[in-house]
Amino acid sequence: MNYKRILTIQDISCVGQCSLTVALPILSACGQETCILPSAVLSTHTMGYSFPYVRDLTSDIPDFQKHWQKENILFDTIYTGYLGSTQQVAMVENILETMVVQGGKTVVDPAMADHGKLYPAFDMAYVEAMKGLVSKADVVVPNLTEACFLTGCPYQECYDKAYIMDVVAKLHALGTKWVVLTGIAFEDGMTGVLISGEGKVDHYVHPRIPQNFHGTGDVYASAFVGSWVSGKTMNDAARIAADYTCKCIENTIDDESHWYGVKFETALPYLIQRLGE
Ligand code: PXL
Repeated sequence: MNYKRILTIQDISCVGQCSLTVALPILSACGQETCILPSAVLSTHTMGYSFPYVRDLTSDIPDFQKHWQKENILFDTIYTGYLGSTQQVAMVENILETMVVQGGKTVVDPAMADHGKLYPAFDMAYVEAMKGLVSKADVVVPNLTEACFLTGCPYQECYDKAYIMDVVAKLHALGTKWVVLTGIAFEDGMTGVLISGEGKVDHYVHPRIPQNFHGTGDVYASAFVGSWVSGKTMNDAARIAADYTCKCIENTIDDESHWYGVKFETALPYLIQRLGE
């Protein structure tokens, strides 16, 4: 059995089914030890509610790290998501570079934008800092909006393969070995994930459920990391995470009152079953 120690660094949105409240249960369900470093604590996430109460933990991060160093604590995998501030990104970059075992894996979900726009808490200085973090990662898991902010490519809702491959090449040029680009398809009614690395490209295409839900990027990235760390290939992990995310959306779509996230808990048995195949 592959039993690894993962550190995931992202915020705690107390209400709203995203970031750590999603990553921790999904990674645990994948059978992996999951350590956390909260980047900030927010009363809710920042999409659809009024702006939340925020406790930014940037100034605490070096002391958490110092204690881990004193105890010789290292991690097999570090997976980062939504971070608390621009200044924090450099601190997280240092953790990524110094707190992973030799041969360990690092995954960055830039978690800063969607549908052509940055999330309310972020600006271009944050984007610049995020480029540095992505350059240190083995794998980056952006959506197209994030990929465009990271590469300077203009964001397009309608695109062709040449445009997408240009974005992917520019992401690799930042320094990351693997690109797992979500939300990509070249036909109407479909979506998918494009995986690029080691000179190969794989594209998993599946029907698009015509409704957007908040937090699905976090669900996807967490299921991807959990599956990959559990021993699935990069391509299989990307497919399992896509199918699991679709199940989460299917299990939520009929409930109009559940607009703030997906009922990812109800599909965990499906994820566990796929990991057992
Ligand atoms: O799902 C990404 C995310 C995570 N954390 C917080 C957010 C968002 C997206 O808006 O607001 C606080």
